[in-house]
Amino acid sequence: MALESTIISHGMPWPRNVETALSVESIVREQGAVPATIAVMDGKCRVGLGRKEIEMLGRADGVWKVSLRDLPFVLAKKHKGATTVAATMRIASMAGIHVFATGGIGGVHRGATRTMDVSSDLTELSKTSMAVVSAGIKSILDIGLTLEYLETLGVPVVTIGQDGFPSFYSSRSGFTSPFRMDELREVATMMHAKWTLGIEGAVLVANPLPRELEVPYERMEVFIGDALQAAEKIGISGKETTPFLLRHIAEHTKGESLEANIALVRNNARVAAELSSIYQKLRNGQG
Ligand code: PSU
Ligand code: MN
Repeated sequence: MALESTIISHGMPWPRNVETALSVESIVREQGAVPATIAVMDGKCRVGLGRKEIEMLGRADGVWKVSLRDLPFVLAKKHKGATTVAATMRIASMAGIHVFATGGIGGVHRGATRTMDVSSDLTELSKTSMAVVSAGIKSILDIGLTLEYLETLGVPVVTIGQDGFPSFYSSRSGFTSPFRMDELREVATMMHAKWTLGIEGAVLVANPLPRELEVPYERMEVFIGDALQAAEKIGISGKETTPFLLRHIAEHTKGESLEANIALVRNNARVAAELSSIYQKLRNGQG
């Protein structure tokens, strides 16, 4: 089961990033699956990292944020790179992995009609056959446009156990999920149906954070609004946008959002590990 590394290097502050990455790997093992945190090092794509390597990704300065377009450059230069959802999916797929847990995916940024800032996570979701378990999409993005774009790309979006699509820190977003399933067995059956038909691309699984752990949507909107304003004022653009917004939110919520972020990553890893076992059995004809 795959895990990304941008969340370690660019998504959370040290030392909580490293603690979280290591605890997530234990959760996956406890569920009987094998965790593979993915990154780029010494000119190679790495599938599965040791403790020292995870610590390096969490502490070192100058770790590249590697999305699909950055991958060949960072390999050629032998830079250290933390992979985004897009790059992680591609590398995991090469290693024969079909399930991947992350926090939140990238999407269509607010104001994208002007900036054309649309994450290559979305195009990768249309190409690479992988179940991606996330807690939905942060409203630093335009959630409505992101769901529209996923529809255009033919990516099924299914939310576990509720009708509404979640917004990362919160179980609500104001948008209805295109699909809802209450059992992971159904999700595994959907993955199998899609891929045996030869339809390439991901199944995006939204796993809402339980109510008792969430930061209410309305409360988060204030912090997100402030972060977007700050980015606009300083003139942040391109690949710096997402890391800047994440950092701004984490600092200004004084840790409240960080706790929710850690809880949801752990929650996603558990569900993804379970899904991975169910899917494997189904594929081997034992389901
Ligand atoms: N959204 C989050 N947390 C994250 C990211 C996105 O809520 O950590 C990271 C993921 O690695 C994702 C990347 O793939 O940011 C998207 O970056 P961009 O918008 O530059 O494509
Ligand atoms: Mn972008």
